[in-house]
Amino acid sequence: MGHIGIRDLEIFAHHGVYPEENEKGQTFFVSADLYLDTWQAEHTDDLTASVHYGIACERIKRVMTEKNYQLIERAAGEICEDLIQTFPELNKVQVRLYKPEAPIEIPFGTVFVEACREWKDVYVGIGSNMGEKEAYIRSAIDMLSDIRGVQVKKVSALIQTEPYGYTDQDVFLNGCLKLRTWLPAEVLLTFMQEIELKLHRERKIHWGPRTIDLDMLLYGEEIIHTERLSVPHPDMKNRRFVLEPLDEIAGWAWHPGEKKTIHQMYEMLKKREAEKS
Ligand code: A4P
Ligand code: MG
Repeated sequence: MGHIGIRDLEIFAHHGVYPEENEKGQTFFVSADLYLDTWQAEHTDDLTASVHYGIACERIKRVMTEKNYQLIERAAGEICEDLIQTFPELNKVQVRLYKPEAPIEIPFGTVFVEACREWKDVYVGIGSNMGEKEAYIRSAIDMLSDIRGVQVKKVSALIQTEPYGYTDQDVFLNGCLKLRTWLPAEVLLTFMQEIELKLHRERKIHWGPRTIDLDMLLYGEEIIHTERLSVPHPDMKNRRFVLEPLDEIAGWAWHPGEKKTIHQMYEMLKKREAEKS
């Protein structure tokens, strides 16, 4: 991976919590680190293979001056998101926003905030066993791809599966998606739950019938345990309806808890199933 650095871009803007800061304005400095694969540019000497740092600076200036934010955190986040959305070559963006004239009574050098956005590969299991199952699944995929910061990169074949867990219900249609996103895992989960609600998902029976179910299976190679989220999805190693479509689109993806590839996990599940029958 290569890296383009911009240091101390000087911009006069009007961000701040106090009204006089919004009226009078002050000088800010922005430093940005743009991470990308520079191999092509290094070997072709062609600007189109890289990111034009002049255009990146213009975009930073535009974000800093077209709106007034109260918080420099907000402005720094907006710069990151503008850059990572504008330049498809970027894998990661880090921005530091300095406010050396901040209203602080005690003598100081400067204050700054840092924001970061990074594309991650995320795998999502999708299922439906009520109504127009395929239509629900296709709508959910469209709604995911409409979210700023989410790209749907792959969609597995949809397979019909017998209900797992609570078995007194209709058969499921299941598949898996590969997403690329710079949203944090919990923010992505919130969007997924909003989509479930919009598609008339009701939470009545645990593991029960649903118009749509979106489960986060893998978020990069991270292990996450919070009140709302467990990733990798805790029960995926026992679920053929997850591993079969996931193996199709991501056989070499790494499960950081099992320390195995998805393909290895799927082979082991098939072996266990064969031993049982
Ligand atoms: N949550 C924690 N971790 C995650 C994660 N990685 N992804 C929390 C998504 N949500 C996660 O989920 C309950 C809570 O889990 C959420 O509030 C979220 O904060 P839910 O969707 O409200 O309830 P649920 O789906 O009934 O429960 P659960 O445990 O998510 O069930 P699963 O794992 O989704 O299984 N059989 C077949 N053949 N095909 C299926 O698709 N699906 C299920 C549901 C059962 N049997 C099935 C299938
Ligand atoms: Mg679920």
